[in-house]
Amino acid sequence: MNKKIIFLFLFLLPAFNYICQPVQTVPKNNFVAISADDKIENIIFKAANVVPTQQQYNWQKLEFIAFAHFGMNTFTDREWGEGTEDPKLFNPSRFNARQWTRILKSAGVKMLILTAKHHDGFCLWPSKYTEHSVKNSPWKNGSGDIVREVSNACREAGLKFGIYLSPWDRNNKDYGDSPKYNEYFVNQLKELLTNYGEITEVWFDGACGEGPNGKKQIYDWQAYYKVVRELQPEAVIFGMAPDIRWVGTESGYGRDTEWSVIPIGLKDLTPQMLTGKNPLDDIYQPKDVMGEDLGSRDKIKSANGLFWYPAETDVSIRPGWFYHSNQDKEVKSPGKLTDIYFNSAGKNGVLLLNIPPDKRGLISKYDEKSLLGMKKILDKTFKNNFAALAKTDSSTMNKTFYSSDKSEGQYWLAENDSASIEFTLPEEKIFDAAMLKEEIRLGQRVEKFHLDYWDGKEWKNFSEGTTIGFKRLLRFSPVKAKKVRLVIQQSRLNAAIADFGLFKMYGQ
Ligand code: FUL
Repeated sequence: MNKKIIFLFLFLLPAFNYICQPVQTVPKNNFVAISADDKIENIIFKAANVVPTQQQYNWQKLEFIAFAHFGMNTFTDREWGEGTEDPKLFNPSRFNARQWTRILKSAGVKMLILTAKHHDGFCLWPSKYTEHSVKNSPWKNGSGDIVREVSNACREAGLKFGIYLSPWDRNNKDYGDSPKYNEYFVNQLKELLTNYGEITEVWFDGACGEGPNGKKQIYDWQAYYKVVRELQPEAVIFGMAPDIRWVGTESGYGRDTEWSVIPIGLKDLTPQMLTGKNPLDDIYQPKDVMGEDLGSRDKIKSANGLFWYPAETDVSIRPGWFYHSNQDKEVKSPGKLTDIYFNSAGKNGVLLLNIPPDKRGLISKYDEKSLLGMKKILDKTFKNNFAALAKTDSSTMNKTFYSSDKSEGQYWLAENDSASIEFTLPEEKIFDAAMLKEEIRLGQRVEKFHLDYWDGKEWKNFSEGTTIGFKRLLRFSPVKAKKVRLVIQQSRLNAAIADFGLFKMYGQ
């Protein structure tokens, strides 16, 4: 029989006074070494206690962020430039970064990442290390700086700001001449990380084409990380770095089973290697993480180390990453964007949605309409959480309190690694969506769960899943019920559930 889950959730149970006590029983870190004599139970216990760094946690909480692919390709109608384009082609007629941030802010976006330099090497800021930049364009007679205007507009609107800087550079003549080009890249990074205020995410694409000299460029990732850590210690690095991983597809649909704790996959990893302020930086070898199963028991049992490596799910609102007027009619609909949100932010990932400004330097009306349409569906759907006022079978409550930040530190801690909790709603409701969250600052633990409703005679299953992580959203055929239960069938350690919700999808 399932044991009862223990409840700790302030907004559900405002009458309770929590006893503050630390629950940490093992040192918590965003990595752990596994030794050859660790038994499988030890490995699972270790996996369940790997947690995000503060930077990774802050990033995860953003949930929905935006990309702006804007640059030379916007004007040449291409996706990948050659690097030989004339800077004079870059000339937005009505560029206005405040228009971007106004739309993004009202769509619920929390950060904007700008393509400061794409593969063609054209720089949106007047870098002093190249002539291939806005300074040689007719825009503002060469005195403009897109990175400056966008970063200022973000700060003004209360959005975080991030930069995409492509290591692959088809313009630079030293590309392929590894040490020389690495120096150039580091210099550009330094410009971007010192002159534009706080940078929250640095996006490193792994693309690596052949240089003009036919040579292959060897990127010095460790040197790049060092610059970021020194100049922007609060930033996370995406992609070819140990902070944030690419989900593995550009469709916007993450995995049904999405583990944030996965093997580091290094040969001969010893605890002694994990030292210093950012220990993973020195040992991490960038690679694509695209497999279907990244962190199941089967995957972690033979690992020599595990780390917290959460997924970012990038997708474009249009077929291309850059703006092309012939794609105006192919902008994803509000319904499609909502589905993407459920399958990215709702599958333990952060949704990175690309909205490419047009030749005028503005977000087009087509993209704006879809974005705001999606926002309306999400707002109206999540406004009423039928479970928020539910009574729960909380007799076995363990009054444990974890975070110093009381507003978001409450959770229900299961007594065991299988458990169930019943919710009695104030009245019968019809719902077709559910939301679950784990308190990931304790680790990601749940491996299998299902949801049942009471039909007056017996429990009937209406939805199920494997991992939960930071957030899991589920959609199912409408259910009419007053009593619902969450059954945790398998967990790596006592589940710590930070939120639960039942909703009716707007417009369906
Ligand atoms: C890829 C690039 O090649 C695309 O052009 C785009 O920038 C995408 C987000 O990343 O690797």
